[in-house]
Amino acid sequence: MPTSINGQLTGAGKRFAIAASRFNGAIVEQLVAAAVDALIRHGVADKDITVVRCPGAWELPLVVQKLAASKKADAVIALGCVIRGDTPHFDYVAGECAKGIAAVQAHSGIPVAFGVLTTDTTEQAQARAGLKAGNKGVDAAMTALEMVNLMGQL
Ligand code: INI
Repeated sequence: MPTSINGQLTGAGKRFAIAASRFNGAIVEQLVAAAVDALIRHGVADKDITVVRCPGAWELPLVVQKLAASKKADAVIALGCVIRGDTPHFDYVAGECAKGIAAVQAHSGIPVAFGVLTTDTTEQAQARAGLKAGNKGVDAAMTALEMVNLMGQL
């Protein structure tokens, strides 16, 4: 039998930091609310969840980096929303945000869940923020829970 190691979805005693951007705030706040709700329903205490807000997705990597370096969180959840229709800079903002967050995870050793919506339209973003196609905030929270527990076993 192979040895199988899996992260459980339990959060009691674990600390989570959420970095959320204000740009497209109505959508991002739906991701934040859903992520917090998912964490609490999996045993995370209110006092162990910190939400930090920054201007836009471009700023998320720096905030995530600070949170990861603080050692005050077992995992960080990055939440934001970049909509192509809003800007010709879409590729720069979305690309650098994703690259920057990936770099923090790789270099800090702290799990960073990527819950940044990148869509062509506002409708697509709304659909992924609870309207029709699930909620990316929940997905990111579940990923963070699993990764925290997995890291504890490796
Ligand atoms: N920031 C976002 O989070 N989403 C966007 O869709 C967006 N658009 O469309 O431009 C956006 N731009 C702001 C950017 O993240 C920075 O806050 C800004 O450039 C200042 O550094």
